[in-house]
Amino acid sequence: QLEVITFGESMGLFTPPSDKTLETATQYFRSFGGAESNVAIGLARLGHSVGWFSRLGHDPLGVSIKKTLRGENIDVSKVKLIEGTPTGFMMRHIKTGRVEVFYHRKSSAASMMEPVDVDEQYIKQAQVLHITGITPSLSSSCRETVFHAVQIAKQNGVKVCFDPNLRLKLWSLEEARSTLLPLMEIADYFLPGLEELELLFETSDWNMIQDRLKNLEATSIVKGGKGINYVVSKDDTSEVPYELANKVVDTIGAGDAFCAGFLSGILKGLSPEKAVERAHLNASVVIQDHGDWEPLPEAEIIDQLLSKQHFVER
Ligand code: KDG
Repeated sequence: QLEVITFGESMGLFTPPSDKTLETATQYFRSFGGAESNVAIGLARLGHSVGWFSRLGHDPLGVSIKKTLRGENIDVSKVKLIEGTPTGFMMRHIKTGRVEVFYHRKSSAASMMEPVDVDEQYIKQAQVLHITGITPSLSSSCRETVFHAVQIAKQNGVKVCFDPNLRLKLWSLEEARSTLLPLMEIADYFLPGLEELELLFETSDWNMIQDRLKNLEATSIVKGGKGINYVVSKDDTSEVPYELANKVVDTIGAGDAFCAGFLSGILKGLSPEKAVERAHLNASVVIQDHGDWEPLPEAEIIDQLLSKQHFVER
């Protein structure tokens, strides 16, 4: 029995040393990334049972991603290692103060996922299916796979958590809208950022945005930035304030950490507002260090932060 199942593409991640760019570096650090596997790691570290599946190439990157996720206590029994199609990868650096990502994921193993990769029995036994808007952007078969998995979840009372994760390097805003808005309609938990909503709804009027969210079945958790997150349900919007971090090293992966913290709170039976506090703390730990998932905290760190306990160093 797994509490959460998620799936999507995980890729190798190559970054140069911090004083170099991808052009000037001659050696790269190698890790991996993937929004859904980041969420899976986050949940597993918080003590939850999680399954992640995908297609990976049967190559060193694919094998290492699978092994690392297994080492993080994630069920990878449904992962397929495919001969002859590569594991995708991305390269990332900071150039003139801006993060730039270069994807090498066209025709990757994961982009060839198909509805047959979704095991109905596997999804059925979970409490939550977590999906992101990255997967349907990868190919039409990935898009079908997402809708197929969501349909199985809906038919079996499995809650659907949906992070739109808008990636305009992967598809146009029009294409994204035509897929992400229908997914938003069927989700139980919808976790967009405010900027994503402004793009998806073509308005920056917060009242109009809230009206659209209030018409949804979902409880929407809006990452507002600037010290406030919002929980929008059918008849109410609540504001959940937070303290802005005074140390920010790397914000990539923050949304995934937020999502893991939120789902963890919900699985523990907390209200959405209380779950958002955990979500924020989880994200705040991740942004203070390098790596998309490496700094994700264990449950005891979040409990210490929540109870404002003093950390005994030695
Ligand atoms: O949310 C972080 C992810 O964006 C990163 O790990 C890589 O999944 C990724 C993507 O497709 O950009």
